[in-house]
Amino acid sequence: MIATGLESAQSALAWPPCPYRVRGASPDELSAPLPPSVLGAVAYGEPPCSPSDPRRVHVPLPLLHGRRGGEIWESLLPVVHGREGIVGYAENGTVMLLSLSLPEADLGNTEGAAERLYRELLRFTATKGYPHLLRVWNFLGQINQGDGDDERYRRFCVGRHRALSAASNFERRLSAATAIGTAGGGLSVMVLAGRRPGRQIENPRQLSAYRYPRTYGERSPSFARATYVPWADGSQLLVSGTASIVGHATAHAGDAQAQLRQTAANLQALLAQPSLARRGFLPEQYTLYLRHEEDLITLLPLLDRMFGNAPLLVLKGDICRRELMLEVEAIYRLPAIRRP
Ligand code: 3EB
Repeated sequence: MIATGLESAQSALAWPPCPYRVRGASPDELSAPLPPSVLGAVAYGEPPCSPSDPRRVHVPLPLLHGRRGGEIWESLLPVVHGREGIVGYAENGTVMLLSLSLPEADLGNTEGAAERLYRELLRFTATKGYPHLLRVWNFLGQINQGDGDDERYRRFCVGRHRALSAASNFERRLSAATAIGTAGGGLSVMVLAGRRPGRQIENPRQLSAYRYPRTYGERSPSFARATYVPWADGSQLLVSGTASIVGHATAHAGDAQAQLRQTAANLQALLAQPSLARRGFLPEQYTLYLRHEEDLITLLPLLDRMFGNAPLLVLKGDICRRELMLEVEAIYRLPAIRRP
């Protein structure tokens, strides 16, 4: 057999096994010193009184339902971590988990702050050799404050777009994301970045967010509906915050139950598209962001039916359109390949 250049290029492009595991962690575990193998420790709710460590991420959203106080990202490869300026990071040779934060005092000009943060994100990840964003979580204080094009979320979208659109072909490089409002202030962004790119997935039932029409703001939201990551030991599908949006329009404004049904249908539509349907993705975990805590009681029976046994976390947070009561993000995985 003749070894072609293409074959060797393909083997050089093969993905390694997934080099991390994400698991729920108790508040006690989260406040203890972090072992060297940890890539990140995400704590929900009140700020934990724990020693400073660049791998810690505090997500100031109250936990409404679910077993955990937060999550530990455990690396299966040796970890290097550090802090540089507004960036805290940890890397293991395959992925980097990083967080960047700006305090409320720096958000007088939300759009400028978002641009600065995203420019720093791109510069930092490129410099460290992890230039491909796989998953982004944005937490913005008072996300719905301000009216029309002055709303904080829309200003954030303008600044994010300005930073990301500086790259050529930027829309093809957008990753899955979540953008949620917090009760406090500031902008905090957590990112999973890779040495190589994932594949962008869109939702056949929804217009790509980066093509939303002008009605939703001066610049469209820069994210993909999902990122597909073909790890050698089972692919992962990292699905963006998904809401009750059909095409580009909000469906069932203000009605949490109807929005949850529409959201579940949207997640189904994403998974049922021909490029993914036959692969048999199984849910690994769901996170529901809920605007009004009072809605949880009526949603719980629906959640049981829709999401079954997969771990579910419910966090209280604001959604980027005022008429949206909730948003659901998910991770799906292909079961590991069984060899004969
Ligand atoms: C939407 O589909 C709902 O601006 O990064 C979901 C996920 C939403 C991410 C973002 C916004 C973002 O438009 C909102």
